[in-house]
Amino acid sequence: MRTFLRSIAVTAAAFALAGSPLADAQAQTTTPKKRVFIDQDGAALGTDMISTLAMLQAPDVEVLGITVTAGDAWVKAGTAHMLRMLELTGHGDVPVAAGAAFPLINSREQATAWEAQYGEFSYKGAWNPGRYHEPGVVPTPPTGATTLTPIDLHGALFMIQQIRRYPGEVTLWVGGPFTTVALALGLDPEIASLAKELVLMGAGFNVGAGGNHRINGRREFNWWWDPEATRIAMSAPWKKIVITPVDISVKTSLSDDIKKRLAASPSKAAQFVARFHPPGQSGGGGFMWDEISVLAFLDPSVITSQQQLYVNIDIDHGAGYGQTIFVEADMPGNPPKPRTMASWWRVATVQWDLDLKKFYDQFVTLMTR
Ligand SMILES: [Ca+2]
Repeated sequence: MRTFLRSIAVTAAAFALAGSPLADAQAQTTTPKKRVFIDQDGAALGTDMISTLAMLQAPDVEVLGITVTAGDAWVKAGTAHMLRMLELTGHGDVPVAAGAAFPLINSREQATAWEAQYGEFSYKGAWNPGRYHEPGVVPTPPTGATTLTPIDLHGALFMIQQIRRYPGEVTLWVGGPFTTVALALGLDPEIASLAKELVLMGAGFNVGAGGNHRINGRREFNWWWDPEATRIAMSAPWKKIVITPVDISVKTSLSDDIKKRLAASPSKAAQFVARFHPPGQSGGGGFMWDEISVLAFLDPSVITSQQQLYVNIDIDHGAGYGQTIFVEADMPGNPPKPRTMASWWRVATVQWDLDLKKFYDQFVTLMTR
């Protein structure tokens, strides 16, 4: 909390300078940083931590704060993992708040009943039998126990506070399930229009791999964990939505070559990856799920193919529960006409393909600085 208050005090001092000759000179010589609020789930290793770290390493980004939502790990464990990563990488001054603990409606019991009817899932995050523990337990992670603590504010309230602090300027970047976003929207619906944009990793379209059923990529983990929260978040009036789906995740790999390039750097970020992700180990299929979303946000030219689509999620509690649903934004024709859709559908930019060399090179540059 002390760190958080200090950051507010620094901002207040900056406001006090506004209008002075010094401030005017600074404004002419510095480009304003992109303001980002991060909402992420918190597996101790892999894409959750590495993508968050990549965003923190970006020189032109100011991370206003991080909230951790249950998904890959329960929220208490995930928050501890996040704080430990920040502690080890020199980003311990970034405020972290614990967010939503459970999906709005979905549950481990409900998912088990669904599996009995329609087939077992290959990945269930914190519900995975092989690593299951009670939600209130925080096992010592492979990265070690943290000495840092989260701020004394719920993640949903922290998200609202930070989006309202800079109206129209904050990119809400979501790398996990939407539960905390849905809670925040329930408390303060105006944050959707007050944010600059929503940028997220989630959803699956035509991919033949990477989904919870592996061959069915439309059942992507982040969205499947909490379909109702996804419906709420994806129906809100954001000015812009950018989606990094499973379809593009599966084109990437945190390869041994990348790990070796990072291991050769003394930077704390590179050493965090090198130390806890040794060559030969590949969690999450080795795909760089959330990292693509961060790198494409930092430099959109990483993306070589994208499309405007209406995107949402199936919340019928049948065989399609948690699957991505989507419709082309335009009706066919010359010229194409915008399609008429119900009000809960929003158009999103969906990324299909990327410049792999540029992506990997920029990733290594970020992590080794
Ligand atoms: Ca994630």
